[in-house]
Amino acid sequence: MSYIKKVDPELYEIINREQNREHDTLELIASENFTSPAILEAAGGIMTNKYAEGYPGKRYYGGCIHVDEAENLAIDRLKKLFGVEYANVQPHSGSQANMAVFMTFLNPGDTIMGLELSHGGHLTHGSAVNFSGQLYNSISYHVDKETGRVNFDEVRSLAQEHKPKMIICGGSAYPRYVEFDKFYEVAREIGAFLMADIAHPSGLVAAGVHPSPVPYCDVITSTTHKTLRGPRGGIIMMGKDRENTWGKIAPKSGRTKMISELLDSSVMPGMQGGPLMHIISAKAIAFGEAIKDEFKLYAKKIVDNAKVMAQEFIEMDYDIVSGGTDTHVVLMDLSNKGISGKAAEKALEKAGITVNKNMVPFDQRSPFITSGIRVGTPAITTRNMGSNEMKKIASFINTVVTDADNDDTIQNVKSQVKELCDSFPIYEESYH
Ligand code: DSN
Repeated sequence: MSYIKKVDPELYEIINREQNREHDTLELIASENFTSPAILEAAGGIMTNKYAEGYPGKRYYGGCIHVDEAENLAIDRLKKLFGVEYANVQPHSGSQANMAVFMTFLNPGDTIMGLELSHGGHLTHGSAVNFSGQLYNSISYHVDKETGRVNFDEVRSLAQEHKPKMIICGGSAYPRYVEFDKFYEVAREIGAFLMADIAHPSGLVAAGVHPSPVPYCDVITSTTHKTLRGPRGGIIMMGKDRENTWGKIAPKSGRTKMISELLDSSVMPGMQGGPLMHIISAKAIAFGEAIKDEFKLYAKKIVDNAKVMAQEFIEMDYDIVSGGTDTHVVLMDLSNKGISGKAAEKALEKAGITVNKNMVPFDQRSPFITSGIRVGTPAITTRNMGSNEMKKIASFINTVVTDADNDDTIQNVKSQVKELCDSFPIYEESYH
């Protein structure tokens, strides 16, 4: 029985329409996925009722015995999943996880260095429109024009010139492995703190199909809802905890604090109040799912699918940034096809294919128009689609992109998309 249907039929219909949209369309947004029914249940469950400011065993409210158990379970599983000594599962989002790291180690005005947004970085890595570019002195590194991969000659020379206090590696539209070992070398040369934001590839890292930042990076942040396939949220990890001998908060008196204590304080009370215990419970389930062998196969298939799709596009004369992918992301520069990212996104949406317009490196167009689209395979791989379906989907995209103003073409693709989706259901029943 649906309580929503009974008490709020108007919202019920909205959710119903969204459920149908998710079923009937091909979800190719690289940062989206479909969580398991168990995660949906926890995320919509009674743990939402409980206030629990603080951390397990040190709460500001009574009655926290069971939420403590859930948070400890999430922490223990996350530590095991990534092989880390410290984990904080409270950030409400990836951006908040990043902000907590900045608050822990930097003073406003300090210099940071991250991948330029239009070259695949993220807003919180120093973009001028974000807190990270407004409160801190932000320097951006770029990808190489020929290879589409991070240009480490530039990373090194910028680092030597500007001496950033923190270097950020990772991004949201970077199709290749993040080379944590190379960033480590540069960071050590100048004594910078190294932060990895693995929001995109964290599921791949957990499954061992992407290199791990743990041996190289001082701190690691992620979201939990992309390749990791959990509920929406953020996390912070450290391979090894250590004393704060150099962070922004110099010990005034008494004992020197551990960095883990400072990070915990930056999350709460620094940035957040009550943690979302329903989401933390759902995170615990997701980390439990990701430890299993099936998840390793799933993550490998995400990458295999992306490689098949990239190859299909290359054979159809598409300009694929970096010439392929190592991950779940295929970044397509549509300049040679005479259509903008915005127009392609719109036409594809009409055909039942959801992508996002995306700037490509050295883009001449604005972020509102863009020259490219970003295509990702996590969600369609969750539907159990494989290489045959990837080839079909690449062909659908090509048909739409090369005939975007033709309604007949779009309707024809739409009906084929629907047929494909019907063969690969997401959920067996309705969850609302
Ligand atoms: N919005 C996310 C993405 O699409 O990659 C990043 O925060």
